[in-house]
Amino acid sequence: MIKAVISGTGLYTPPAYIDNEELVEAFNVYVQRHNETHADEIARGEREPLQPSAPEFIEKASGIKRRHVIDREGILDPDRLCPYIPERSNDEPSVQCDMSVAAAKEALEQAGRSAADVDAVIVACSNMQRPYPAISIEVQEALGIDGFAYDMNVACSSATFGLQAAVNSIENGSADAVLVISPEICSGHLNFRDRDSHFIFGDACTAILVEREDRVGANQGFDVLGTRLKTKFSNNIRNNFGFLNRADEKGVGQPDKLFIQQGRKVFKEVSPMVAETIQGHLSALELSAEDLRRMWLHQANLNMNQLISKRVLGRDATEEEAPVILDEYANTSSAGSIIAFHLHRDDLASGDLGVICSFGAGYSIGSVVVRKR
Ligand code: CO8
Repeated sequence: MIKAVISGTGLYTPPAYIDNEELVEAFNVYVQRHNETHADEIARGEREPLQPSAPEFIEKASGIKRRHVIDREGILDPDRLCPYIPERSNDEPSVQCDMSVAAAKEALEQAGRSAADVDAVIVACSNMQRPYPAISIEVQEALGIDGFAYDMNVACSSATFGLQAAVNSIENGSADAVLVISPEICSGHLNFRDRDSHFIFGDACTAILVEREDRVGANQGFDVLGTRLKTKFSNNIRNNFGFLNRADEKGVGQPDKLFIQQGRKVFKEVSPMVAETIQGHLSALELSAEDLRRMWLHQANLNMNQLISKRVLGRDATEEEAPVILDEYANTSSAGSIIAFHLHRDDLASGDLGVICSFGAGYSIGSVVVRKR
């Protein structure tokens, strides 16, 4: 059977970032103004006052210290609390296309390839800035790729589900080289007025080049030993934004048209599912947790990752075994585990095993077991 190899990865990080202190300062000004505006209703007990946020809580509850964003100014304006990302004309590349091209070029360069070597582009991420034409086809055009492209969305698991689609294309012979790109602009769909979640997400874009094994040098890249996907319906992470919103005015502008979650429930329910998925996947490949040199886990919450890696290994994982990038990037949805893989793999030796594992809304879990060539 034709095998698939990850031959290169790329990362685009928006230069601007916001630390917890700055984010909280803007949020708390908004809270103070809101409470002043509604002081009479609050005094009459007709309305609950909004509570301030705190940088110490954010770091302790999540492990996040800062996040990169496309636009700082709009998010930090207490009257706006939303990024300002101007619309572009139809003749200009979209923001997601620009991010994708930057990440894809790095992945191609790392693999020693050019766009002429690629036949397919999958843009896999949580939010597309428009339904059509597909962002992936725009990226295909921008890079000059002769082949096919499509968009897909499985929330935080988009990149690993995209990886499985790419591996399938390689194995069944419909493509020789596939780019899987995850341009996540999470700040565009985060409710910066919601104390429970205003700190969770950041923006970034990753790209992965997957190729037929026989095209890749003997010591280059990572063999994909297997992929395993799992979904189970849950209402605990929702985003009800969609094309039918305009058909019922009652819902327009409501908080459920942005990211909304029951974070505690997600933490409790998803962590064991992820550990079981990784363990089941390893044993199906006749491997065990002791064989793993590294776990590149989805980057949503530090405590969650420590719990998952402890369940998988039967002991606490070292930082080397389960690297953390969410302190700097926050949750970048599907890009998170790929950023960890991109930044933390150069020290592995030939034959070392690792697992890339994403998890999130749906619920959805994607596990990809790889071996350094
Ligand atoms: N500042 C100060 N205090 C706060 C704050 C705040 N900002 N927020 C809450 N508190 C208080 C609460 O009021 C509560 O107080 P009390 O105990 O008095 O009631 C206390 O802190 C504890 O609150 P929580 O129980 O909510 O806090 P947790 O310790 O559970 O931490 C987390 C909250 C960090 C959200 C945590 O539950 C978590 O990370 N859970 C996992 C979440 C997760 O993995 N989600 C995946 C989502 S990603 C995904 O799949 C969607 C992708 C789509 C991307 C879309 C882009 C926008």
